[in-house]
Amino acid sequence: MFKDTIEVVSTGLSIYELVNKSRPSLQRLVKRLRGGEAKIVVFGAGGTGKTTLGKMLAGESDPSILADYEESRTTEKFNFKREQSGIIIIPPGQGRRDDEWLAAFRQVSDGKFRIIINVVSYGYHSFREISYVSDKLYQQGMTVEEFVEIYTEKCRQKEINQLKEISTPIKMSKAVPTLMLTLVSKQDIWWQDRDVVTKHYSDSEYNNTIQEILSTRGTANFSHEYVSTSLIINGFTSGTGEPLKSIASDYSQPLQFANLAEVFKKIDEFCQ
Ligand SMILES: Nc1nc2c(ncn2[C@@H]2O[C@H](COP(=O)(O)OP(=O)(O)O)[C@@H](O)[C@H]2O)c(=O)[nH]1
Ligand SMILES: [Mg+2]
Repeated sequence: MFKDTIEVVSTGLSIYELVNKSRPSLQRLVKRLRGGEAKIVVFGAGGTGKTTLGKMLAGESDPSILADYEESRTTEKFNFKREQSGIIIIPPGQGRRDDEWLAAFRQVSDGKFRIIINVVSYGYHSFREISYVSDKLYQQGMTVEEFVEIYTEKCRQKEINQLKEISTPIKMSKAVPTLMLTLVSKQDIWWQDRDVVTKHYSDSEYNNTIQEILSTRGTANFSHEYVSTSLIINGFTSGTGEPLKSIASDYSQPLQFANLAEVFKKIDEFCQ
C-alpha cells in the first residue's frame, strides 16, 4: 500500500516541481488526460483530498493547491485550457446534491469510466469553516484527542458506507475491465498508526466490499489496488485553523515524494 523505507535522501525539489516536471510517468499521464484518451472518475467523502488530487493530476502548479478547504458543491471537471478534461470529481451525495450523485452513478454503470479512484483518509476528513466545538459530535468537556477519536471513527464509517453505495454501479459497469484504485491520503496525519491503517482497509469491511465487487464482476473484468500518500503535509486542523493532530514525527518529505511517485506510477499504469 505504501513505501515506508526510502532510499531517496532528498530530491531538493518542491512538490510542484515533482508533480510537474520530475516524473516522466506523470507527464505522460497528464498528456493522456488532456488528450481525453484517459478518463478518471474520483469519488470520496468531502474533505478527503479529491480536489487536491485532481489539481495534481491536471498538472496545476498553482500554489493555491495548498489553500484552505472549500467544500466542492458541484461536480468538478478539470478544464485543461481548451482541451477536454479527463478528470471528473464527484461530490459526495447528500441532500441537494443527490441529482449529481445519481447522474454519476448512471455514467459509471453505463461504462463511461474505466478508471475509478476512491479517496479515503482514515477518517481525517477536513471540515468546513467551523471550529471543532461547533461540530455535532463535540460534547462539552471533551478533549481534542477525544473529539478526534469520535470524529474520525464516524468518518471511517462514512467511508465504508460510501464505498458500499458506489459498489452498486461498479458491479453493473459495462466498462471492461474496470480498474479501481483506493487512495488512502493524509499519511502525514496517521503515519504512526500505519499498521492499523493498512489493516483497516485491506483486512476488514472495506476490503469485504471490494471483494464483493470482484466476485460479481470476475477477475477478468475488475481489478482493484490500494495506494497511499500524503498529497500535502499539513497535519489535521479544524475549519478555523485549530490544531487537532500534528504531523507524525516520523513522517518526512522524502517519504511523501516516494509515495506520491508510486501513486502517479500506478495511475499511469491504469491509463495504458
Ligand atoms: N494533512 C493533509 N491534508 C490534506 C491532504 N490532502 C488534502 N489535504 C487537505 O484536506 C483538505 C480537503 O482537501 P480537498 O482536496 O479539498 O478535499 P475534497 O473535499 O475531497 O475535494 C484541504 O485543506 C487539503 O489541503 C494530505 O495528504 N494531508
Ligand atoms: Mg473538493
